Amino acid sequence: MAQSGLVWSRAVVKRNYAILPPEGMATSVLPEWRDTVSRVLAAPAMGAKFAQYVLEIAEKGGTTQALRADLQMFLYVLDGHAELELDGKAHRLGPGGFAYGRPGATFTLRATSPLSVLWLKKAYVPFGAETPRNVVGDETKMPGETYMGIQGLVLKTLLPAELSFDMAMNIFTFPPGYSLPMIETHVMEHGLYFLQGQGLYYLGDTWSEVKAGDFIWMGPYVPQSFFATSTTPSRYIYYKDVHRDVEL
Ligand code: UGY
Ligand code: MN
Repeated sequence: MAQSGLVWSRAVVKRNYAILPPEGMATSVLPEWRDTVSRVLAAPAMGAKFAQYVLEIAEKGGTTQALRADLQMFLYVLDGHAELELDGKAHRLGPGGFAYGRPGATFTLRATSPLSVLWLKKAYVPFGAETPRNVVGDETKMPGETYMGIQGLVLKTLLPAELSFDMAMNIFTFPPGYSLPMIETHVMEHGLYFLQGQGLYYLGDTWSEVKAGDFIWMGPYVPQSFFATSTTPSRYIYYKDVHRDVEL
């Protein structure tokens, strides 16, 4: 690569939030993944209580692994096609396909074309005797629901709203010029991947420009909001910890 002298970046890493644009995301090797270039988006080293990755998997590459008994996972296909075997059940995933693996699940993912996926792992916080079940779906077939009565602002909730689940994975679609109706402050964390479009994200006390391919980590209580500025709809997928009391 040619030398460019002084460089500049939109990356921001603060105590309780971060914005990571794709061009600065260094690659890692994850030993359990074959023919895969991984980028670690969120990790405890940053302050997050979960791990999130974007994985570029060559055709025929992938993984076979058993999650640790206390770890759950979520996969979302950004691009390409794959075969998934989750606890012995076979599925095919295309763009917008997703899979949630229960704590301790065994899975094989095999790319049947060049494949790009988001992957998230989180320690499961139990409540009661019931544990969550595996979920496989396709968000392109889910209509979503109007958010807070704002016609046109659509939220898709990919995981069941059941107490056995301690996490949510949601997709927001904002038409051009739409925004979140408030500056939120909440105890829950987010790991947000920008799928499409661009806009201004409010984090802490600053509006920053964000666009497709960016990752945002929001720690507990970081003030947050979004305003969509592109001429096409803006979409992002985000993780949220839910359904559990504060740990004391
Ligand atoms: O569910 C949420 O907390 C969501 N409204 N937050 C966000 O999009 N930053
Ligand atoms: Mn929020």
